[in-house]
Formats: sequence, structure tokens, C-alpha cells
Amino acid sequence: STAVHSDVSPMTLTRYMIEESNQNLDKEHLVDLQGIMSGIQVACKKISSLVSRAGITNLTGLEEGGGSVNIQGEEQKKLDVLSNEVLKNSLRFSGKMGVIASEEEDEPVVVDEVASGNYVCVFDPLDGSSNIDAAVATGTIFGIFAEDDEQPCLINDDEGDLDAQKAACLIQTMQPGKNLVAAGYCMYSSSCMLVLTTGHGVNGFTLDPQIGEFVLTHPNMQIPSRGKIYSFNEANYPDWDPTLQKFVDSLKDGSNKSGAKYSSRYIGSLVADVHRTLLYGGIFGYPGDAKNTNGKLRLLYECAPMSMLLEEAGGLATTGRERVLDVMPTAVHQRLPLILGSKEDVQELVDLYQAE
Ligand code: AHM
Ligand code: MG
Repeated sequence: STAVHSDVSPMTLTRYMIEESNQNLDKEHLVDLQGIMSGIQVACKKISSLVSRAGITNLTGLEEGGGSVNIQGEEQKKLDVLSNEVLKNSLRFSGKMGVIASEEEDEPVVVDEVASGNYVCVFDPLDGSSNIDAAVATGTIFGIFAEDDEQPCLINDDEGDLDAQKAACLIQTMQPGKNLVAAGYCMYSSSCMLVLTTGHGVNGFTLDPQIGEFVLTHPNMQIPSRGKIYSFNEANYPDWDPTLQKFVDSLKDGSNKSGAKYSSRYIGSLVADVHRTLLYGGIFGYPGDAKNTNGKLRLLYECAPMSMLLEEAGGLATTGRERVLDVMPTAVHQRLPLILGSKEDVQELVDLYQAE
């Protein structure tokens, strides 16, 4: 109901996770996800606080010490580095993680704490951080895989080859998006929102600063089947393939199937662009182009979690030619073209590619 805010016992994220696992005792992973989500939500609150106070605490700008560069060759901002530490530690201490793979780390990190568990978390701790210094929206993106029982990830210093054990753990990260047991994002904007799926629908929680809790404000989110907004970095238009060029032209002049003339919105912050697309409908894309054949966004911790959310909300997510959730990763930081949004909008583009 819309009265959740004033409820004397609001549906917090923690309560939601407990009730969901109590009501679905047959569903695997939900009990473990309680612990994992309690770690993630604390990290998100901490990152939200860091982001909102960055201008005051001198946390804007680049990481000091000779300009750190991550594995993507991107300069790391102070807040990228800090957010990564915050999330990594929260996950580690959840006791459920075997492997964690972050945009900000060259290699997945094997959790060798005594209490390490058998889940894999892939994440981008602070996506869209180029926006940070202008106080524009940013977000955290995460996905959770269960480890493959056939190749359990166990680190035991006393037994055998440590490198071989770690290599077995790293393989656990290479799973297609359809294996995700949960995915979500937290957006740091005019309000802080955490949007989550555990494989049965999508729910949105808003951080209530008065009680410091994420409260269910957007139950069972569904994306409209058609929208009127397209969201691409149009500066790349000259490098797009002709099919995409024609499709976007048809959104501008109304010659698309819906007959409507679309509006353009592009924040340049994936979480915010996806969040708006989820709520208002339409189509978002970061396609491959002549210069970057696989686009910009990373399969494991950007494309796959967003695609799971969109599909769970009744939308579609594709590379243009293939369902994103079916793509088998071959490298941790691999990029993939991503087009997602309302079912009819995305299908129209997929049909055009098929008719090529
Ligand atoms: P980042 O991970 O370095 O922050 O880059 C990812 C961001 C996404 O949030 C956004 O969708 C995209 O880069 C925007 O790229 P561009 O500036 O090329 O439009
Ligand atoms: Mg990113």
C-alpha cells in the first residue's frame, strides 16, 4: 500500500528478506541471501553517506598518489576506491562469500576468511562516478551467483597447491546472467533507492533517513510495455550500425510502430538511466559501434544484473542479437553491447536486426 511510510512497523528490507524466505521455504538461497543483503544494505547506506558528503569532506576528485588507474584503464576517483573497500568488507563479513569480483579490482578476490561461504558477488561499487563531482546521480550495481557444487571453492593453506585452489575459485565467477540468484542496484540521487530481485519480481526500497532503514516503497515493479523515451549517448551515432541509426531516427520522427515521437533522456549514469527506464518505460542502450565493437558496459557486473532486473519487471534485455542473460562470460571485465527496456520497444529493434 502507499501508506507504508507511516506504518508503525514498516516493511524494511531486512523484514522483507526474512518474510520472503519464511514464505518460500522451498526456494533455495533465500536464507543465505538474508545475510548477504544485510551486508549489502549497510554498505549502500555507508556509500550513500560518503557520496552525499563528498564535497564537504574533500572526497571529490581523483585518487591521490600518482593517479591510480583500474584494470579498465580508467582513472580511479577517491570515492571509487573507498566504495570498493566498503562493499568488499561488508560482503566479506557476511560469512557467505567465496569469491567477490569488482570493477575496481584486476582479479576476483577469493575470500579466505574462516567463515567464507559459497556465493559469488559481482559488483560495480560506484558506477557513473564521472558524475560525482557535479553531484549527479550515481549507483552501486551487484549480482549474486551460487557456486557450482561440482567445483567447490575451498581455500585450505595446509592442503595442496594454493594457486590451483584459487584458480578453481575464479572459475566460479564465469557464469551467465541466467544463473544469478539475486541482482540489484542502489541509486544515490535525490533519494537513495535500493531495487532488488531474488528471482520472483522486482521490489524497490527507499532509504528513510529518519530511521536509517530501506523501506518498501515500490512493491512488484513492472516496466510499461511501451515507453516514449529513448536513452543513448547520441554522440556515438555516426559510429552506430545503420539498423540502430534508422531505429533511433524512427523514434524521433514517429515512423516507429507506435507512431509516437519519442523524447530523449540520457544521464550517463547507468543506474539512473535504468531506474528511469524501469519506472517510465522506453529504451536504453549502450550499443557496440565502429570504434568499440562491444560497447562500454561490463557483462558481469553491469549488463547481467541490470538484465535480470529488467526481465523480472517484464521488460527485455539484449545485445541486439542475443539475450544478455544467455551470454557466457569469458573474462571478468569483458564488455557487451546492452539494450534494455520496455518489451515492445526492445522487440522492435530486435526484429529490425533479425530482418537485416
Ligand atoms: P564507469 O563504470 O566508469 O562509471 O562507466 C560506466 C558509465 C555508465 O554508468 C554509463 O551508462 C556510461 O558509463 C556512460 O558512458 P558515456 O559517458 O560514454 O555515455
Ligand atoms: Mg561502472
